[in-house]
Amino acid sequence: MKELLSGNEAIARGAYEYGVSVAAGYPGTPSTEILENLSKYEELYTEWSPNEKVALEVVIGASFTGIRAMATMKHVGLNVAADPLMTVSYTGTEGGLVVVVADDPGMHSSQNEQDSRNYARFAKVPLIEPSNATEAKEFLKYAFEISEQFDTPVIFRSTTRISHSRGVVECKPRRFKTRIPWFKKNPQKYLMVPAYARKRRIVVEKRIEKLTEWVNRFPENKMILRDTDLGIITSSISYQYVMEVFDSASVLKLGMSYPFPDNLILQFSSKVSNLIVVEELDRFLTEHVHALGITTVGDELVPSIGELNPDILSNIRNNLHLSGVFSFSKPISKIHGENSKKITAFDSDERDKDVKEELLSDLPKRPPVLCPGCPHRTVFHALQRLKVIIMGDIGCYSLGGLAPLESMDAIICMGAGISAAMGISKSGTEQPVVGIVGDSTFFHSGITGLLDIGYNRGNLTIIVLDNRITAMTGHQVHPGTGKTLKGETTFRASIEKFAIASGIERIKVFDPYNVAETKKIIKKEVLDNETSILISRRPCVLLKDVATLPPYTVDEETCTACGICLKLACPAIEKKVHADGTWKAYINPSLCTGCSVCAQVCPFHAIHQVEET
Ligand SMILES: Cc1ncc(C[n+]2csc(CCOP(=O)(O)OP(=O)(O)O)c2C)c(N)n1
Repeated sequence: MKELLSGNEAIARGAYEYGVSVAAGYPGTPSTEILENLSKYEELYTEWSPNEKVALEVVIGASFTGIRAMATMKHVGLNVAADPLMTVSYTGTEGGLVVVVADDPGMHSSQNEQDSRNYARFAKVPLIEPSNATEAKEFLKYAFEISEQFDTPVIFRSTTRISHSRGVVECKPRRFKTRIPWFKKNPQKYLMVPAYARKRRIVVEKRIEKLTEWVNRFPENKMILRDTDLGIITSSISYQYVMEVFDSASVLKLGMSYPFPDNLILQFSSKVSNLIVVEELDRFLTEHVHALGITTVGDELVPSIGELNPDILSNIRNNLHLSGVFSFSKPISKIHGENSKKITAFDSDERDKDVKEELLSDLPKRPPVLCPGCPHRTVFHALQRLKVIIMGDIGCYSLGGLAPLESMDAIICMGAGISAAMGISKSGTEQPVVGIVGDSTFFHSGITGLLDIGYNRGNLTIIVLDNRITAMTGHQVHPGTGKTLKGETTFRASIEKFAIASGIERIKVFDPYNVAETKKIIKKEVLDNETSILISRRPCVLLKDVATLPPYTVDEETCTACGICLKLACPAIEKKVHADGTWKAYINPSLCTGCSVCAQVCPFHAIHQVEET
């Protein structure tokens, strides 16, 4: 059925037809109506999130379960969501993940003017640019397919004119077979600690290489060959103005403008005598065309501030004639020597080799581990046996994702431990979900995720590892410590009160040095069908005013070498190998802080505190 839809309505329709299951956004002109329209389809999960960062993290979590997901925002919103965007580029997705961003050239209703195309290059992800409402709907099909084919988020860029202009759109039924959401654990892909992120960095580069080749064949990157005296490279709404004003020139229209389709650009430029790039805002395409060694004409005539319109383009056309720069008989566009063949020769195999060599070096491996006496340890020990999805975050506790604790399935960016977990819970999977953040991370950007859970009724468990300090970066104070940078006493913000204010009433606080209690609370809350926030509270053992207790020791007679204490990954616990090859656990007294956790987990009661003399 044909309907007259605005660009935003068309994007919503496209998302529906092409299989989106979860969508989240934050309002802002010119993007707002996309989510408003999408929310009318009852079978989809849609939400207004507290901000764009949370929205993107929610859909990232959802896409990890294999379903299609989409975030919507205006251009300034992408600044807010930049942190997850930059890292989801590394993790990639499972189900298609599309980030719709609507720019506002001319600042009709914005505090600044930004060209979001730069984010595609910045994050090394593909960029799709429709030029009208019809394309706005149809291009979503490509966006989701490219996302899944190349395992990448895709930026889908609109502008005020596209979002708010109407066009005839053919609406069809939703033909997409809805998938069953299921999170498959794959820490090498989703757990972005440095060791894994370095490997994914190479994957990102290889992906962009593949896309750079593929984009030349993208069906919506089209050459429209007419008069070859003048060729115009363009995309987005500028394409419409070009077609109106330059009725006989040849046109290269880019529906996918990043990565740049180099071969197509070179091919097109060789077919025309003069080349001009017509683009709104930044010289995103122009600079790349120059980098290819291609000369263009009339760059100075295309304004880089505000919107283009047919009048500006008529002016450009007339100026090209009047200034004599533009002559239909004189070829100005030419390709310079070597540059024209290949612009960058990124040898990813070499880079790969370097990383492998680094990993295989002869030095004894000393993987990072939680400190002896770290209060975070028992929480991971408790989570180890539960069959749950654990969305982690960044802090000392990220180490809980590595062997032998291995109790974290994903790390994206600060705050995502909460909101990506919310996205998993909203995907519809039956797997229980836990989100983990530290106290500093909670105050940094966990609060907005918590608000989302309370407001949009998430069903999951959040654990805040409250060690009363920003430990990982070197013990900086934060709003929950009651101290300022200058050491003055100040108001101490309360995690519990934030939880209550966010609409989460089930709050449990426990001491992680009490292993039995920690295990009991975590197990019950994780498996219960209620949303709760658990606060594991004990100051970092390295804080100046935390006294260390007498160390623990192993009674070799009682130790059965079962290895359970070793699984705590405490650097103070070692294997003491005897001459006959047998071994017993051994606690290094100079490292032990006397936390007692190993003594509590030893099933044979072989670990005791050293008597103080
Ligand atoms: C946006 C951003 N800012 C800063 C950092 C650096 N950083 C990583 S984790 C972290 C805070 C960790 O503190 P907390 O959450 O309390 O965990 P802890 O290390 O104490 O276990 C900081 C500041 C970052 N990764 N991202």
